[in-house]
Amino acid sequence: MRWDLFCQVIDNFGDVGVGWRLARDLAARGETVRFWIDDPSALQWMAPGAPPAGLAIRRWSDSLDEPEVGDVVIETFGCELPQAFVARMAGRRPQPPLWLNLEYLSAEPYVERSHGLNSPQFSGAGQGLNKQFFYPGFTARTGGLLREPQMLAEQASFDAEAWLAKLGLQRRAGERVVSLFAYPNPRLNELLQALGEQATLLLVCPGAAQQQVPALLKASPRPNLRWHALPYLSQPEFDRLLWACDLNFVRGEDSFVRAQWAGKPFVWQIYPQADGAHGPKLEAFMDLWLSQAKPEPAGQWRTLWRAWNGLQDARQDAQQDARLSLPDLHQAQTHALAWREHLVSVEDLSSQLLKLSRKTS
Ligand code: TRH
Repeated sequence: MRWDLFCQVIDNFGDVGVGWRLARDLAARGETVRFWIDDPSALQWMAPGAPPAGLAIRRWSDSLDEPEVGDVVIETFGCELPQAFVARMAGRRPQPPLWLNLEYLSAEPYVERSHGLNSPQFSGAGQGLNKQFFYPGFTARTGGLLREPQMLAEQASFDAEAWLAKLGLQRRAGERVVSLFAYPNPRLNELLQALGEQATLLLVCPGAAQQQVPALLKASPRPNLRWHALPYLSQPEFDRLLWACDLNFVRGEDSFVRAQWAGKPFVWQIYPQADGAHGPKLEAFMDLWLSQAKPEPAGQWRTLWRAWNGLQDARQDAQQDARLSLPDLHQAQTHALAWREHLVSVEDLSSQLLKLSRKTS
């Protein structure tokens, strides 16, 4: 089938990260995909080289004069489609395309209620068309998560030490390796203190942290802690970074999901929203993710995640700020693998999209 994926880059890299990962997955499964994007600049490092067969990167503005409309049209994260393109969707014969809005990922209860809901268009260029909401998620009553068919097999044959050596790095005896992909965070110095409590190699992704870490370590040296500034990695190499580490600090949406597929302990810095909506979103995920965990470690992870996200921990009184402390990683490793097993039991997002597209064609 022919797919038109529309992606508008608001800020950071999640919009293009998720959109591109979906486009690549569909093309790898034999579909013909046009990826319409307004700012493709991040693809230079996220997806260097020629796009894979079946996948064409197109400038958003070119869609205004594009005569052909695909069988399936996906707007990612509610990015409003160009009206001219919507008009052609309405005029498409013999039948209009399947029109989907791929929503943001959340574990909140509204997702299961809203997944698959229709939004008939009663006016405007799309009059007569129907748009369907498609919600990714962590449970069977959602659209699932992006998971490339070969990913887990690739990870099973992955050699972490060889990958680190490619970066000129070598793990020292008894040293843990930790990755950090974060938004600016006032608790960073406390994290460095907690990490410095035992031999640690910290791999820092581009962003504010790469400026903050050297300054903080100059002000408060941590003899057990050494760090390395990473370049921007391609998406497959970013996966390998997560696979090579014992603990991953991730953010936003796509890296958050990749950390779960890595099957390693992780800490999620949620995308902060001005209205504070990110708080309940974080709590909803922790409720699901920790539902099978033992109470003690579960409490420790909640406290750490809330502290890293600057959210008050109800168990701590207002005065006493939660000092960042890292729970036992060995126990957390077992939990991470069990959680991944659960996620593998949920049909992946692209497979569900393909089924839906076949059903309506
Ligand atoms: O960049 P982000 O913070 O994106 C955010 C979130 O998506 C958020 O939900 C959205 O509202 C906001 O953008 C607008 O984090 P995220 O989602 O993890 O996206 C980062 C992408 O960059 C992901 O696909 C992984 C990729 N990446 C690489 O490929 N190489 C790298 O070196 C790094 C650091 C990231």
